[in-house]
Amino acid sequence: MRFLTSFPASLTAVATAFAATAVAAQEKLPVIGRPVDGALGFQPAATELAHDLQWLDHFILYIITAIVIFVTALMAIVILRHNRRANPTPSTFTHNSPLEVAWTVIPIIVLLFIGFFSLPVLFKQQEIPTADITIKATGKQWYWTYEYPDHEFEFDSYMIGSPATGGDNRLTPEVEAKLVEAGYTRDEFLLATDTAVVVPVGKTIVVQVTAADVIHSWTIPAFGVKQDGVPGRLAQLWFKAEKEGIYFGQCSELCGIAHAYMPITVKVVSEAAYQQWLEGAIAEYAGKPLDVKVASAD
Ligand SMILES: [Cu+2]
Repeated sequence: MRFLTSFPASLTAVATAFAATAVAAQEKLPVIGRPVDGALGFQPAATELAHDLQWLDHFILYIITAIVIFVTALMAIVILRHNRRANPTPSTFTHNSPLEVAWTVIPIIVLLFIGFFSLPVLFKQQEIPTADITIKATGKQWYWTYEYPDHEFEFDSYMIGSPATGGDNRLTPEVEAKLVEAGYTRDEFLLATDTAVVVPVGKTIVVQVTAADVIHSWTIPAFGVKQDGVPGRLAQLWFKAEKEGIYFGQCSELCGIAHAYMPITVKVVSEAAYQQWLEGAIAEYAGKPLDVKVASAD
């Protein structure tokens, strides 16, 4: 009973503190993971997984380049040395065993060599470590719901400018004002959401990905993670963010008419800022589970 009477006052206090920290956090958090107009290549890597897969991509690019140069050189030799003018009487053999063995064995060695480096990167992504924090992401037409099961709360995350936030998926002056108010810029339209996934820096985060209606896909390119959310199934991905900042992703499985309007925002913050956010989030979102607990404790 004591808890119930004091609850509204503490809720207001915490909610005010929450709003203040949210604004402060947005002011100092740099936007790191976002697509840039005209840019090529990857977004800056912010996890070990992303470093690994970007390294692997560059590594394979060297091998691909060497193979392209080799095949182009062979074709040039054939075109120049063995055309009808340079070589009027071509040889007529149809088999060359050493050559056939070579062009079978050498590609196998090349593929094994690539596999030797790529499989550990794949396994590192797929072997889910013990989580410091577990988050369940549920894709819905057309937004994401995030649950923090350790703390028994969940919230929805809508694109700023989507119908749920009073827009119609277009960048209007009102939407731009909302973006600025939430600490973003007009360039971050289609990326920024009204509520964000908040995680502490340097902690192992396991995200359970599923969907409620059709298949969606949860991704943060700068973290090197992407996972389909399939209704009725629970898949997992993990990451450990290295730098505080704001990271964006977008639903990556075509899921209906507003597929382009269900982005993902992750804020990586300090441990202290996370704890502060968590208190506010519990107060704001976890009202019902809290009531149930008080009732059962009595
Ligand atoms: Cu989708």
